[in-house]
Amino acid sequence: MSTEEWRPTACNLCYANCGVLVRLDESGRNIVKVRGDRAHPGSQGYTCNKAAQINYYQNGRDRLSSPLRRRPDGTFEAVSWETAIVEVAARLEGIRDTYGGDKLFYYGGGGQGNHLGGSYASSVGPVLQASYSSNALAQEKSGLAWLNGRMLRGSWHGDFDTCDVAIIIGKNPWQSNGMQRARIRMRDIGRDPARTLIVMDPRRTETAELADIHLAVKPGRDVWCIAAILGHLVQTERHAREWLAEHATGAERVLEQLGDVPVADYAAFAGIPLAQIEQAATAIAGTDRIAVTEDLGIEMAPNSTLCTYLNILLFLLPGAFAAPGGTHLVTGITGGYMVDGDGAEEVVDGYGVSWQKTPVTGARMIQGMMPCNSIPEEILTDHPNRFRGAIVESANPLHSLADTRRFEAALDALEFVVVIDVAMTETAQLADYVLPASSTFEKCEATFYPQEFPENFFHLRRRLIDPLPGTLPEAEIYARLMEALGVFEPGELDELARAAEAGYLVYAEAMTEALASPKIATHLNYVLYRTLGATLPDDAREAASLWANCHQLAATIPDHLRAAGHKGEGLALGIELFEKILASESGVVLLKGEPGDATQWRRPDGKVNLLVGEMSDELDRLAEYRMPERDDAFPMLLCAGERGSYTANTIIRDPGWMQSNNPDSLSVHPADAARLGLADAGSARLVTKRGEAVVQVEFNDRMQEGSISLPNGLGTVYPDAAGRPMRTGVHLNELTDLQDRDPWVGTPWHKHVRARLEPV
Ligand SMILES: Nc1nc2c(c(=O)[nH]1)N[C@H]1C(S)=C(S)[C@@H](COP(=O)(O)OP(=O)(O)OC[C@H]3O[C@@H](n4cnc5c(=O)[nH]c(N)nc54)[C@H](O)[C@@H]3O)O[C@H]1N2
Ligand SMILES: Nc1nc2c(c(=O)[nH]1)N[C@H]1C(S)=C(S)[C@@H](COP(=O)(O)OP(=O)(O)OC[C@H]3O[C@@H](n4cnc5c(=O)[nH]c(N)nc54)[C@H](O)[C@@H]3O)O[C@H]1N2
Ligand code: SF4
Ligand SMILES: [Mo]
Repeated sequence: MSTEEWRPTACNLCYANCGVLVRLDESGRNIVKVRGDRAHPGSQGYTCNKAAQINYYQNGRDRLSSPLRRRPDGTFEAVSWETAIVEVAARLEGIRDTYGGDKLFYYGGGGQGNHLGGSYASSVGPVLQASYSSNALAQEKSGLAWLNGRMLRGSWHGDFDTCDVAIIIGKNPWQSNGMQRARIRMRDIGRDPARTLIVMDPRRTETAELADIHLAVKPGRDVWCIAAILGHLVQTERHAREWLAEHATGAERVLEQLGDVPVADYAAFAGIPLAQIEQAATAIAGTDRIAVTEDLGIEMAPNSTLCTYLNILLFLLPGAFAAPGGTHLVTGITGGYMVDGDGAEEVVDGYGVSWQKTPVTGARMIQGMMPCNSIPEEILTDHPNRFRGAIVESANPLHSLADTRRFEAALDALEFVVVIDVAMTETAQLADYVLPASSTFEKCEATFYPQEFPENFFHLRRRLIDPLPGTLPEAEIYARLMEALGVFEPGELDELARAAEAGYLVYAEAMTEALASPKIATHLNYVLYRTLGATLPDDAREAASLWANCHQLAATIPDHLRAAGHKGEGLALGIELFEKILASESGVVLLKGEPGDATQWRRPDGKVNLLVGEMSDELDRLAEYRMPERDDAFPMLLCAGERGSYTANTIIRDPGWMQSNNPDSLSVHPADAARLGLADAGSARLVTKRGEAVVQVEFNDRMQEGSISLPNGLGTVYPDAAGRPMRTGVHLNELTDLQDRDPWVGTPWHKHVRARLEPV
């Protein structure tokens, strides 16, 4: 393998999944050079500093290279794949047959950039009758998904390239990206005198520094700030009345409520000067080219669901929805994204009256996912419906979910846990079996996240590096589990396999017929993998499940595919898309929409809906100025998990990748430090009601007084050069409490953790 060759792949460290070109060393196993790939339709050559560090992920010292089985004394022993698969399948069947498959849950399914592997889990779930699942989205985006389903029936994306007004709420794209080319987009809007960047963040972030209007709200009080802006807009009669009359239902009550908002009082409670409220209202009154985005700063804080509701109104009330340069519903490779399916919830008079519930506590499940904070409560009980086993894949919930000790007790209480991961994670340490996956770069992979409009893209990454010996791609792991579970008879899929060898059209026709069988339809991705996958190039085998996605898109939005240059109709169109995805090394433009086209109006009446009864009631209660109760023993607010230049969830575990920051650094405002007698770079004890940690104080005048902040993704245990386990940084969720969560959808308040600081 030439060290001169630049090969295309993507950075897997955040959901932008920027296209990169990499060079390997002579061994073919180390990624030694990384640069942005200009041919990538989304990132267009952009990367942040982190892309250069992906080899720390690829070649971590704690990569797993053999299936592991727990011995009675608690240690692990290596076992063969044959043994592991047979025994794991038997244990899972045992739980199903003893307690019922609904006592097994599945957690994970893909991190920031590996979603192909998890697509194959969908074939195994039905065999086990495992009906409950969850993943990290259910601890951040549930409120958003719930309201998207009720109001729009789709997930939205602001056009930050051509908007007049950009509104960024509780997000710092400068550090967290979370959209394509974030720094460029933020800088362009900030610099352009004709465009207005509005940033709502208590902290003076790098993004806030670029803003025309920085709404430095008091932590957790965003809802009063936005209600004041919307109140001012409505009270000065500058909302889009005609647009709402034509395109919206249920606007009356909210307009009436906003008409009554005591704007000055709400602004004062939020800590925002009235002049700024007026300035922001005027900015959104003057245009329908408004792009909005929100993230953890409000999704993991008190009032999060109401805040998301008001954020949606920020683009609906000025009529910026589906307008050129405004905010749009997106379609990606899986069709819709973050949409509650039809019938998931029945809505009467704006109230959701029925929803899927968790089996023990009856918590509301959004998009079929259990709220993460509920999981321990669904296990640590003697309720007959409690969970008994779990499959965890591409996730590290012991580290990432609130209240680690409760979660650890919950994992302990389960009879059986299997973890599928690339590294020896905190969660894997507690498993009964650990199955080693090939890394993102050792198989064909993709992200399902891209949310661009009007053009959206898809990037299939071919295998770049041979699988680490002893590892398997998830597609193969799930396929072997299927076979151990004996779902299909030997030879049962031979006809489809032969059709696959005869070419795509023959296969498509054979598959159309085969789908009449519920068994094939239920286990479709497995069938695709074992039949079509076997005919794909070796470095693209795991792409087989995309066949179904391509045909689904061809059947539902053929015009949008053709507008993006894909040709044909029916099966031919699906085949063309699949072939183009396989052939494109740097990604393809998947589809092209038009502002305002039919994909934007997904509710049955073709309108957007503003009446969400639960949120209307919450809006009324704003006048009570309720905030979570404060305890004088914990006078400060800890932001438990700030994104920075050297954080990437727990995808990179080797602390050696950090080139600048001190992982223990707690950002403290100098005035707070002076008051508490803390020195810059000195130590302090950080105490919450759930735990404590010794941290290093770092003066930071970007903070609001009374607020402190720690980086996310740290506190992992990693072997030092001599193989001894070493922990670096603070494990935040040893400090967080399961009960601090949103009352509607259960998302944790990690941005709002009551704490105190003591000198040591
Ligand atoms: N570098 C890096 N990038 C990442 C990740 C990573 O680990 N590292 N992780 C990725 C993931 S999984 C996610 S979900 C995203 C998250 O991306 P972001 O949400 O942008 O990340 P955070 O730094 O957690 O929080 C954003 C901001 O919320 C602000 N904030 C705190 N409290 C409040 C409040 O009460 N109101 C408001 N309005 N703001 C508040 C903080 O000051 C902070 O600037 O990042 C992704 N990108
Ligand atoms: N206190 C606090 N807690 C938080 C947050 C916070 O801000 N504060 N942020 C939260 C957020 S927004 C998120 S998204 C979560 C993220 O938390 P998790 O969803 O638990 O996931 P990650 O830390 O991203 O880790 C992904 C896992 O996938 C593994 N992995 C990587 N590549 C592959 C692969 O190809 N195959 C397999 N099988 N495994 C692979 C990695 O080794 C790692 O164990 O953390 C949340 N937890
Ligand atoms: S961390 Fe995110 S923004 Fe940075 S290069 Fe990787 S994918 Fe792109
Ligand atoms: Mo996240």
